[in-house]
Amino acid sequence: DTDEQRRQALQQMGGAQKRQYEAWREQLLGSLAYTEALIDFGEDADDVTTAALRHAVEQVGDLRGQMRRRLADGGRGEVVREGVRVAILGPPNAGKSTLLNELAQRPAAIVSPSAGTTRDVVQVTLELGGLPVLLSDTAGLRRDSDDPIEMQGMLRAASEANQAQLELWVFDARAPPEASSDLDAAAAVAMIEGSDEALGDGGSGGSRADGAASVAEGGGADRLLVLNKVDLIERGPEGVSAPPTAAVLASGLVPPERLFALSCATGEGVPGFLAALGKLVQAPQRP
Ligand SMILES: Nc1nc2c(ncn2[C@@H]2O[C@H](COP(=O)(O)OP(=O)(O)OP(=O)(O)O)[C@@H](O)[C@H]2O)c(=O)[nH]1
Ligand SMILES: [Mg+2]
Repeated sequence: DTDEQRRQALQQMGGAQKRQYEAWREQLLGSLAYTEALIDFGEDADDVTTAALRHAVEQVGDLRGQMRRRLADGGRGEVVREGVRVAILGPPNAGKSTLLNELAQRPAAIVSPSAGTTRDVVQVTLELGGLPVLLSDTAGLRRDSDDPIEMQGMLRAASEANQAQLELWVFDARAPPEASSDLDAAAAVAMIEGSDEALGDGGSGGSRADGAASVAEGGGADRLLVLNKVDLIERGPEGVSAPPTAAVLASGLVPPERLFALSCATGEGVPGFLAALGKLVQAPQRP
């Protein structure tokens, strides 16, 4: 690599990593200078220079061990630096912003009974399972919008989904997803009619082609499905009804351990969901 490339790469790194790599570089250069000097004056090698050479060799061996361990930690350093990116996605009015506020334990996002409340991406950072999490609330995805601002919001939602390691899909338990396209932000955005106009606003900077490409690259993120508002599910005469999760499980859209039924209003099911989420962000798996 050129010096310029190295400088740029270091610039993009967080402080801790940068210090680590710079320290390695210094040590390597030191050992190299030492070894070169020893070679130059090799003729009059004595016990001192032999011991010094052994020291340099040991130091390089030790560095190699450190680098191996660093490479073997599977990019955890990256996650520790930037936080796990989690995007909250789903149809309007499902309770996405309510869930964000619940997780953040503060009213970070506006909540209202009218569909289409959130347009901009609202982000909070929190700690889950001991790791920093960058949680993004997004505009509700729907196919029949004719509001250019709402459409712009949906494009931002899809772009957020694209960058997330974990997609947190939230649905009203009374209207669960039915097809895999219901859990696909890029597909939802591709359906938006007249998304040219929405894109033309310059928010995501560019032509329809750019926008479509940037959302089409997505996929591959881990996915969780939350059925919210279970408090509104009609209970049968004996107080029981088919669990809202049954239909979704039957459709095989997500495996059982990725499906949660809860109510942000009553708190029912929230602790279990939080515990599972904490575990998942520690070990996000790409399917
Ligand atoms: N009964 C009940 N109402 C809820 C629950 N969670 C959220 N709500 C209500 O549902 C409405 C919509 O909530 P929001 O959090 O704004 O929904 P959203 O998904 O962010 O909606 P958009 O921003 O429009 O996409 C609000 O009136 C909330 O108070 C719940 O568990 N039970
Ligand atoms: Mg919202």
